[in-house]
Amino acid sequence: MKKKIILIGAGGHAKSCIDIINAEGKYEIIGLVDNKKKKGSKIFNYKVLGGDKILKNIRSKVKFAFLAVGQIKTHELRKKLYLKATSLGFKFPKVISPNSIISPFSKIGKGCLIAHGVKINSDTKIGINCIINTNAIIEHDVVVGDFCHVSTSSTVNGNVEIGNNSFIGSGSILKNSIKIKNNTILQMGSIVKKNI
Ligand code: JB2
Repeated sequence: MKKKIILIGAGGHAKSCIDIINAEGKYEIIGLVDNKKKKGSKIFNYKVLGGDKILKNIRSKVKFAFLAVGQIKTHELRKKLYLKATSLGFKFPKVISPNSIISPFSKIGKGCLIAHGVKINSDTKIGINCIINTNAIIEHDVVVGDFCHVSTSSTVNGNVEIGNNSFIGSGSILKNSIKIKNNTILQMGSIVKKNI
């Protein structure tokens, strides 16, 4: 039987999350919470149930939550919402597209979204609540910190380390073995050959 899940955020990224959660088939989405969208408005068949203040009531019926707000540049909203929901007792599962290729020798933290077409190679570790977006490639022995967004079609080569809260813009290429500090923001199309 599918487990019930609530999505936090009802914008563009929520549409991607819905698609991947449904493709994975483990969770039944019972609705979305969004502070700015009208209660009763819909994404596909899924209703906005209200703002964040209703999370407390929802928790009595639903154990799982997922961050469906995206992360362009700052991770702060996602972290704030994660801390609020965990303080209410929600659990954050990882969601992995069946159309991705994930090494069984890799580790993926709770709350991560692994989107369609992603490839994650052997002995790589992804922290909690990361977005590894459509068609990103993460090679062997990579470490990605918590609350990172590796955006669409980026290539992270072997042994790279990406610090917490970082944003790797769409189509970026990171040379093997480089280190990226916490809170780094790389614009789309960045080619990085040295430590940052
Ligand atoms: O405090 C909040 C809050 N603040 C903004 N609580 C809740 N529950 N929701 C909040 N939001 C909502 O996040 C906004 O009202 C809005 O509905 C949603 C953000 O939607 P938007 O479409 O602006 O961005 P996104 O974060 O879903 O997607 C961005 O990031 C993705 C990774 C986009 O730029 C996408 O193109 C990108 N793929």
